[in-house]
Amino acid sequence: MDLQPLYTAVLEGDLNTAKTITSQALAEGTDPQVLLSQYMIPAMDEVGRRFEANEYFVPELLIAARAMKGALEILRPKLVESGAKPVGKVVIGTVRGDLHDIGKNLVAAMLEGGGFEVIDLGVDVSPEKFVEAVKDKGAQIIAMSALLTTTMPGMRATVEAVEQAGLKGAVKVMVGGAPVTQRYADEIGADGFSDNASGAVRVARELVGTGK
Ligand code: B1M
Repeated sequence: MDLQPLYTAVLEGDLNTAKTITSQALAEGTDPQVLLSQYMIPAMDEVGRRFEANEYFVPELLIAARAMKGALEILRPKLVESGAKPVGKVVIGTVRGDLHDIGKNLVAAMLEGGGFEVIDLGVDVSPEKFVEAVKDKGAQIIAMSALLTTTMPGMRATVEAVEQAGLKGAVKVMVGGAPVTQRYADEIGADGFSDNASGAVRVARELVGTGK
């Protein structure tokens, strides 16, 4: 089946078409990773490019995001169906001041698919909230996402809050999101970094010592 209309539907924020094509493609046996990496994520990248070029504005960003999320909801059960035994517990969230959650949701779904129990704290998560959740839930990993250069300092603040709570070593911290780099992760003392969702699963497995 021709999947190019999926790219166009996400780019143009056409929720119904995005959902219909996703359902049809899955019914025909298309690999969900193909839908994601070859059509949906490139469409969001183009949305970002148009926004930067002043061709798209916040309303277009919002409707594209709605179409992406609608299609992702349909993909999600396929991404999480792994049958693997739980390998660890992860507390995940988008950092303080940041409302972008598509990448974070994708990482959460892939971690679940990779056998992790995932506690999703949502968006705009303060350092204190991350630390509280680790204590309450006994998680081994904090996974933070940031999409804005202005919210990245929330990652450093969370690493510091973990240290202040005496949890350094007991809980590992991993970071990611479009503006985040390995260099930034090293600079703030994070234990792991990935620039994509499947890499995040590999890193999380390394952090809990279950290998690649
Ligand atoms: Co915003 N936005 N946005 N936005 N937005 C960006 C991020 C931007 C790059 C657009 C641009 O200018 N090109 C720009 C940031 C510039 C900067 O700081 N460098 C930007 C801006 C400026 C803003 C506002 C300030 C706009 C305004 O109001 N003037 C505002 C801020 C609001 C806030 O958060 N306080 C804003 C708002 C929004 C919407 C709400 C409208 C909407 C988000 C809706 C939602 O998420 N529910 C939105 C969107 C959709 C985008 C773009 C277009 C797409 C983001 C996305 O979903 N990508 C984005 C441009 C872009 O990134 N191309 C943009 C798809 C997603 C699958 O990728 O999230 O990168 P991503 O996740 C990837 C990896 O990064 C990685 O894995 C994922 C899969 O591969 N990853 C991890 C993510 N987290 C990880 C964690 C890990 C490991 C890997 O370990 C823990």
